[in-house]
Amino acid sequence: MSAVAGALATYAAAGRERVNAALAKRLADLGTAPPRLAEAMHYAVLGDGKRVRPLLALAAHGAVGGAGDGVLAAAGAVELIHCYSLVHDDLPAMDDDALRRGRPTCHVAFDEATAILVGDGLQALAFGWLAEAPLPAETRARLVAELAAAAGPSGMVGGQQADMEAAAGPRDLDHLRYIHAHKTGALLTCAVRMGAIAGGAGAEALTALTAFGERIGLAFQVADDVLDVTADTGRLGKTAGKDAAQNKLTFPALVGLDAARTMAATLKDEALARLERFGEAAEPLRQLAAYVVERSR
Ligand code: GRG
Repeated sequence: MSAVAGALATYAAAGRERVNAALAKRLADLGTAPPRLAEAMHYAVLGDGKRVRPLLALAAHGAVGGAGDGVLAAAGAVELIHCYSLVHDDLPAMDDDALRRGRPTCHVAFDEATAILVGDGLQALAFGWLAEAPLPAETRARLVAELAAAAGPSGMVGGQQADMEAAAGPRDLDHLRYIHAHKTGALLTCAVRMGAIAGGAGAEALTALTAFGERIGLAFQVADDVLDVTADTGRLGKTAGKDAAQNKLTFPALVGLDAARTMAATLKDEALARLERFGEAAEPLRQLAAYVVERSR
């Protein structure tokens, strides 16, 4: 393993442990929730996720000199929204998938109605967590607004609708960029922004980190499209080759595999250029940017 890969592995392992502990704590007390719903919510969140979004939030927080545990609410909330989106995306009415994070999807392990309610419950839990975060009231309100915008109809949910309608829509790069920037990119950019806001970022720093997040968000999805073609189901922990089987609009389908790989690398370089002003403090963000495009699952 190279020195850079080793440093990222150490950073990511520590970050995942911190985030997983916070998620487990948040899910430990679901009040009067029926046991089956609570069990299914644990199942949906506490599996083998890469935790890319929380790691981006922690790294952005560090880049702007943030300290303390308030950021864990931002990191955890964005992961809860991501987990809800995966549960709903896997439903028969959407992507209809049976495998996620190396095990049966939530609706297969439990049932469809429970899986719908799991997503609904996780979404509510995410916003409740932000509202109670140990951060100034103004920061909490900003974080709630950020996540609502990124997850909502002008963000992830809108991107998902456009993705479902893509078979009947235009098959061109502009439309694909719209879908990916909203379905996947909005939440990744939001993770970066939330970490920075929790760390007290000023306007200029936030602008630079937003530009970083937008490029990394798109690069993540281009890499995901490539992996769907090149990786196998065992490694991915989800069904490989589905995009082609479902005639999905993807970067490899539109421009070919090599051009898609080049596009991801270019987006990464553009993203890295936005980090210059942060110096050494942005090293984890740089390493995460490389991981996003070079990952194998
Ligand atoms: C259902 C509202 C709603 C939205 C769904 C996230 C999403 C939008 C759809 C998932 C479909 C998909 C496979 C998108 C590709 C990019 C993506 C989000 C992959 C999964 O994220 P990872 O790789 O997963 O970060 P882990 O399991 O590591 O957290």
